[in-house]
Amino acid sequence: MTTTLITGGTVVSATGRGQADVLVDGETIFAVLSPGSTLLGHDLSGSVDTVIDATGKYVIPGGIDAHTHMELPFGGTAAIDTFETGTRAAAWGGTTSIIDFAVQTAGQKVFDGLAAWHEKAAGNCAIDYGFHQIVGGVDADALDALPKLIDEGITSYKMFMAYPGVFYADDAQILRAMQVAADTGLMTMMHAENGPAIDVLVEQLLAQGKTDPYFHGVARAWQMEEEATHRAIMLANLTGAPLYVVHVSAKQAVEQLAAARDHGQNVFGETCPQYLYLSLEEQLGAVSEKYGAFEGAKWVCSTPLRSKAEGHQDHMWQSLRTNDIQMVSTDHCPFCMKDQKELGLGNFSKIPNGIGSVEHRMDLMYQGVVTGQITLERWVEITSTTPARMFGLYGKKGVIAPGADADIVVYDPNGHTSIGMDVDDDGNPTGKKHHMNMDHAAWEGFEIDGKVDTVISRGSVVIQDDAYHGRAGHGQYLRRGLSQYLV
Ligand code: DUC
Ligand code: ZN
Ligand code: ZN
Repeated sequence: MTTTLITGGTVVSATGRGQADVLVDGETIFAVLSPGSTLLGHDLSGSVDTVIDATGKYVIPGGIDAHTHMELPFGGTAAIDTFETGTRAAAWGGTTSIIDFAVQTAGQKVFDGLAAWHEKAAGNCAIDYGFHQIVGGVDADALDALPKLIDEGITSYKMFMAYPGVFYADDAQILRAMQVAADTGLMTMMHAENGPAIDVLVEQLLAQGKTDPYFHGVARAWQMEEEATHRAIMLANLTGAPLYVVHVSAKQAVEQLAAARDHGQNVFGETCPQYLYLSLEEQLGAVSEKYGAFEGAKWVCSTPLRSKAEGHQDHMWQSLRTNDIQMVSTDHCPFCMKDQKELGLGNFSKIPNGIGSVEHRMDLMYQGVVTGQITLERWVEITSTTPARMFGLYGKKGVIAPGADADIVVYDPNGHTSIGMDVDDDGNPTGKKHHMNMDHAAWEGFEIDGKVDTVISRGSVVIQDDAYHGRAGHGQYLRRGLSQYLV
């Protein structure tokens, strides 16, 4: 067994920070020691295999991105990151676990869909990975399969109130699934947008010649999100099912979640970096020399980017401070402009929905610490500890404590990260950070006053000295327990 001592750093948890040395034995954390402790001998740094000097740096539990879509077939194409490229990029950014979505489509058996996802991921991941189950067709077979997922380590499933004809579930289907979830403790994850009403607006906008990406945001109005969020909360209330609303972007949807939580309901919300930093006006409405008004296609995702003038982004940061929103995932679903986003030239509704961010979540949220939006402890909580608790991984993941997996990030607050394409259009290096598979960077130009220094996954160094030391196949499948976050 290899032993590693991380010395001199400030260990940060969801509840506090302090100077401590972390001793790793093999794949797990053996001890968290006060500096200078002789409990385990007088010269620990001389007796371990490796010493990592974290002086002046933060030592935090590895990031957990609980919402990714590697290789997701969507919009007539498939998300461009494989489990190999996507988990490698995640590691570069200090994320040491992902929870991806296995997909069952209408007419397909849930366990066939799940088997296909195991096949895509097994042997290919640089970091550990788990699955939620998308139920795209809530039929008798699916309802029967839901409780059995728990034995497979899958304790959460997602339904869509959007995308009629693709993943859409109607209220009757949602009610039936939630009844099963209430009986078994499964977490219901909801894509909360009123899909049928949105489709009418899409049709009307296209008929008026409003075909640019900007109108994706107009069609998917905040009222569509608030209404669906409210309906999902009411169905969860009726059935007693715990509810987790994914990719919350509208301030009005947050208000629905907050009101339900104030009534003691097990209702939770996730947001994503794009809903904190990006907007309808600046990104969906962007115009470039290369793409004209189609530039905005880079940021077509659902739920959509919201209007800055309406104040959604500020409200979302506030919600993270007040715990009206509990955590931040990415909804990583990357598509290239060429051949993929371009499918929607002349018709915004044909642009595959998704943004690639799995590499940048930890940095982008750290910048929120720098700007005073959240505390250092809250950064750890919303990116690692709460995702672990929400989805039944806590103890093994999400914490630096004896017995936990040695998933550890050394983060340098004196470092700097420039995000953007690593080469320019002529192939010249830019010095920017980008390891995802897309041909553009949705976060081009973002500057972070901090830097991922060292990333350790189950005791193995994956990132160090600006180099990747990991390997496809190191990442193991995570069997998850039931949520540890319920009230
Ligand atoms: N939203 C996206 O932006 N992409 C994939 C699916 C989804 O719900
Ligand atoms: Zn969704
Ligand atoms: Zn998603």
